[in-house]
Amino acid sequence: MIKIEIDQDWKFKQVDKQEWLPATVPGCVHTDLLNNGQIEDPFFGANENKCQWIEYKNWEYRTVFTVDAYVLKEDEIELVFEGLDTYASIYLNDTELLVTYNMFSTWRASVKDIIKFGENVLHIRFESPTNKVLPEMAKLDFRYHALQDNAVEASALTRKAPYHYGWDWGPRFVTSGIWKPIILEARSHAKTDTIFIKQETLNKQLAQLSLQTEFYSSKNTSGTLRLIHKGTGTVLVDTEVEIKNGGNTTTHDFELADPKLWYPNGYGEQHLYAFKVEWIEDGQVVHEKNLKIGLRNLELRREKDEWGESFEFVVNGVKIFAKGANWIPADNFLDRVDKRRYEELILASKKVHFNMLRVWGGGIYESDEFYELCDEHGILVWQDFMFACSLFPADDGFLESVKNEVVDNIKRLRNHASLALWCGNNENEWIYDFDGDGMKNRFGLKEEEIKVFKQDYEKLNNQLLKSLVAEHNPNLVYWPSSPSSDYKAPANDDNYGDIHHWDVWHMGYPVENYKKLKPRFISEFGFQSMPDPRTIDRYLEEEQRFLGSPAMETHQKHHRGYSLIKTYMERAYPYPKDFDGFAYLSQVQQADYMKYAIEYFRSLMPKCMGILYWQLNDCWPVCSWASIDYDLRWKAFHYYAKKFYNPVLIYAENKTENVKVKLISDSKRINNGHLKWQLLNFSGAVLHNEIIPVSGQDVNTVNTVLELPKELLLKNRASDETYLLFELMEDKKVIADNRLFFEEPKKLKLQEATIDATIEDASDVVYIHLSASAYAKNVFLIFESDNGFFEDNYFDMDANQTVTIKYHPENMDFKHDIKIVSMKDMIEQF
Ligand code: BMA
Repeated sequence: MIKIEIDQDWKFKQVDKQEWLPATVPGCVHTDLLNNGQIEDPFFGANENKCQWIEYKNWEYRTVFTVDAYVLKEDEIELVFEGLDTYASIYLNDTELLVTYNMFSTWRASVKDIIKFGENVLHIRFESPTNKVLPEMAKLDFRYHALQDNAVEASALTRKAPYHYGWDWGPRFVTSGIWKPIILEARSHAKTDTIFIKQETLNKQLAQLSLQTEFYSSKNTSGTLRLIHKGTGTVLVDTEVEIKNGGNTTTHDFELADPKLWYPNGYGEQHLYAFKVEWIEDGQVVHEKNLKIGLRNLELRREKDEWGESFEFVVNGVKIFAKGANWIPADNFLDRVDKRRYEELILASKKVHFNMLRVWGGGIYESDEFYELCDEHGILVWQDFMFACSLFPADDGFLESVKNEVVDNIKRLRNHASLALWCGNNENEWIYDFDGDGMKNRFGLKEEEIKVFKQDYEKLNNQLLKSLVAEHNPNLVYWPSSPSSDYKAPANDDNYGDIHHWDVWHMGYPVENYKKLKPRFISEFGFQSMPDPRTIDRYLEEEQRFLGSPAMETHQKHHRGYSLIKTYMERAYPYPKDFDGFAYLSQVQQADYMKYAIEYFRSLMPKCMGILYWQLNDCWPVCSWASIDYDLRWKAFHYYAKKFYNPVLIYAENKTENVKVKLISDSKRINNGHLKWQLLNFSGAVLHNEIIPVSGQDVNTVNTVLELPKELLLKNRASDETYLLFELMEDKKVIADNRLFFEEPKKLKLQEATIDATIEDASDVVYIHLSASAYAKNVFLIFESDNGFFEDNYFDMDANQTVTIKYHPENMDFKHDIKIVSMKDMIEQF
């Protein structure tokens, strides 16, 4: 098959203007305008506001491409549009090919009769996604609420990434454009449209699999279908196939002896079988596809128990405690998300012991590269369908469009070992509360409206989406919504399914509220913080470096965002000394609160078997719930994740009478460990030191190992400068550690600590040896002139102890201009 990407010589213009400007395809109108100097950087300052006109214009893209005789002689010639955003009319040599209306679908057009030798003109006209639906909306009897859409709620009727319309962490940039490649395909033979390697049964001895192939041909033909295991060269399927004119589906069983299994991160290897599928006609391989397949038994186990019903992922018979976060699109302008960006975010997830990401329903079905990386690194994917915080219609046209989108994406993604679950939507069941009074009370809807919305919800989610998963990906579970109890209880129930918790943060409730929960699986909860100071500086002019400046306001999308950060901060933290102090403390606060919640949720195992915090990443530089900011800098929160998601966790709880210490293990068994606990003060005195043996702790268990009476610990000692340090050692190595303070940070008598640093260059890394004259809280390091990566940061230092941090410089010959601060330097105590 001949495949030619049409990505050259594109030009674009506003439909009602004259001048054509160079365009990048794939891309979008916003980045094209930016590259041509037509708009200022939309992410800088308050420029977002200046870019809102773009969504109300129509745009056109045009290229001239040359076709040679060898292409024209083929029987079938098609143009394949892998992604058009969104309302596009496509013309080839002035003949209309297609009118498209779904960003998530692949569109194809046969062009055999239109395409010609030499120059061909491809012209795509995009209608304003907002103007397109406004007249339709005006005709409706109902208002489709789209809670996060910050303008006219056109998003509910448009199959386009919901977050483009604004979110409480994202700007509003309603893009248009060719966001995925356009391919010219030519062939005179059948083609394998989709290939699914379905796992029928799998055990240690044998994998029974089937190769399911959908062919398309424009004539009756025959050929050989061959499946080759590339690692060994073994031919697993080699069979003659008769193909009829039109669509064909074939299934061929095959087996693999002694299969190597795929495991999530932390539970074993991520073995992937590299397969090649060949289609051979007249002795020639005319079409081939390469696939990497991981073999695993994956189950969402839901069994009745003393609380309700379990909710746990089981892979190859092993119960997995799901640890991870929610994933949002990695940029507002999707053409900027390249493999490196995906890789950095997924490696950063793996480094801090994630085994799951939730591709949240307000973004996109991610690119193949994303899922390939998840396969490689053992990150299971909880995959939402792209519906979030909104009501949706369910007329025939809408459902047909959704059906095409969903079938395209299920077929594209179902081969991935990482894909763990399909979920109907984000929060629609919970927010709209169809069976309760939510609709009436919160949205003031009338009975007949509620009836229609409920019916529509049923049609879209519990009929259409559910049946499409059953038909096209029967090995995976369809979960109705996040959160949901699968109708065994109202959504967001502690005893069934998954929950989201937002009373802490949105409602301003104290963090202690987390401890009122006993979820089975918590798939959203979070706390905002500022990005890294260097990331902030990228979107600010110096004179806008204050809360309340237009730039700072633009880069906070939650209407009470800064005020909530400040309110919580006043409760427990000292006053920040300035803007940088505020940014720093906001990160420490976020990290502390998330640590508090996550350690507690882990202690609820086995009732609770999963934690996905909100949110891993950002789509632009902003104050948000993310643990990694837009410039891929780790916040304190992400550094903390390395410890609170460590397979073994020392969980110390400060109770009224005592300090209760539990050891929590998920994927790791502790055979022969020793728990060292010390009572220290800020000046470095060791007030108590003890080591106790801990051994034989099984996986997925929580054991109380110490109960230390506070009366003894704090007798004649100041609670504001004394703390506990716990270290778990195995084979002389510290495999987990934690600290417990008796007072909130604002009450601590932090001392001025002098931190000495020696910097040692190694071949491609730098070691920083640090020692502090007194206890130093949340030590933060940066090199002023290098933008590399610290393996640890925002860490605590005990007095007179040496800590070594590994640093990966951006440039090896950088100036060693290290800047070291700790909490004491960032606050004002008065
Ligand atoms: C959750 C998400 C998003 C939102 C986040 C923070 O419910 O589903 O809608 O960004 O809350 O408010």
